[in-house]
Amino acid sequence: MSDLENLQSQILSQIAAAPDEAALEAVRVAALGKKGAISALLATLGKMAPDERKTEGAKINLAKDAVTEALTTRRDVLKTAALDARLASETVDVTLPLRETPAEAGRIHPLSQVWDELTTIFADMGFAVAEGPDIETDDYNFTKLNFPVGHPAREMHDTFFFNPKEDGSRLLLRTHTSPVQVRTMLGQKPPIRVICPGRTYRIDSDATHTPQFHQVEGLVIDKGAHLGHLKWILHEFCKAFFEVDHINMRFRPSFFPFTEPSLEVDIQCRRDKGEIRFGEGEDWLEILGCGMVHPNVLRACDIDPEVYQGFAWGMGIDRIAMLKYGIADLRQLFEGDVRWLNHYGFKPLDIPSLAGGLSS
Ligand code: 2NL
Repeated sequence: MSDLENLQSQILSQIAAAPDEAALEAVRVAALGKKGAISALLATLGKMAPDERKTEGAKINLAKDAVTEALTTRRDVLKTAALDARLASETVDVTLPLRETPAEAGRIHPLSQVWDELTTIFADMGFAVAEGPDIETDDYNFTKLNFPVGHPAREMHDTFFFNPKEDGSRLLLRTHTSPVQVRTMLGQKPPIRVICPGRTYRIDSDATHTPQFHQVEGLVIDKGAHLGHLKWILHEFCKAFFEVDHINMRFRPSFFPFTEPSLEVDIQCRRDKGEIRFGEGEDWLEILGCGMVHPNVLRACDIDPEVYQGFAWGMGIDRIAMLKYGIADLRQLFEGDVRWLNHYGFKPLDIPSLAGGLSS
């Protein structure tokens, strides 16, 4: 075998043995690169006699063509093998469940859920949502709401007071959301239809009371507003909130300084084996207080009781959240236990709507 034939077969077997494209490229450079073995042979042609150049040139070029073709073929084989290996190692199981993103893994607290449900129901009836400061004046929290100075009803509220100012007045943490309605009446002309959800505070702490709790109050002021309207609103609210078609309600006489007459509202329910069902049964459960706004309150808020009248109601958000979602101990609502929240919480993208279901 001639040297050229030897060289060619040596390169061809290197090509055949190259395990990957990088190794193949090294073989190509060693053969056909600037300093490659075949390139070196081609460079010798210049020094040959014309006849010799013709025959040798043809042989070297044939060898070069054979090597080039072998390189191309081997490169295709290696490329296909590399792709097959990648496809085999990067398989995706499309049947695997999706991993929850952090936004999806979080949970909405039952109190926030109920807050959203309440506002959705009342917004659908045409109510605006009003909010106000947690720190209030004695005037807005009590005096304008017909709690006379020195009246024992003030003591019933177990108020958190701030230290008195130099003029003797003292700020307080609002004991109910009513001051927000006072601000609304002072700030806009009737007709008024608002609900006021918010944080409220009283010095009280046991199994059924926390010092900070939540209320939602509603207020309607208009020329012809009457108790019939109030009963309809509360009845529709209870059906929507407890997600039942029928609900029986009972209105009992009561007392609040800011309403006259005042009523307390119970809904009928059945309790068995630790479960409550609404709209049936023999038990009654108190859920809210309400009444016609006292003329003294209207006057204190610059509304003429000879022209306008109104009704209002208030309920504890914590209490109705516990009733609806079967939470046994009020204090669980405030513990911030992630395991508890995983069980009782709601998915963040399940936004309550009357059409789509409040708590589905
Ligand atoms: C209850 C009872 C109630 C009101 C709140 C109210 C507000 C204004 C005027 C008149 Cl500005 N009334 N709010 C009326 C009746 C009852 O709450 O048991 N809440 C937990």
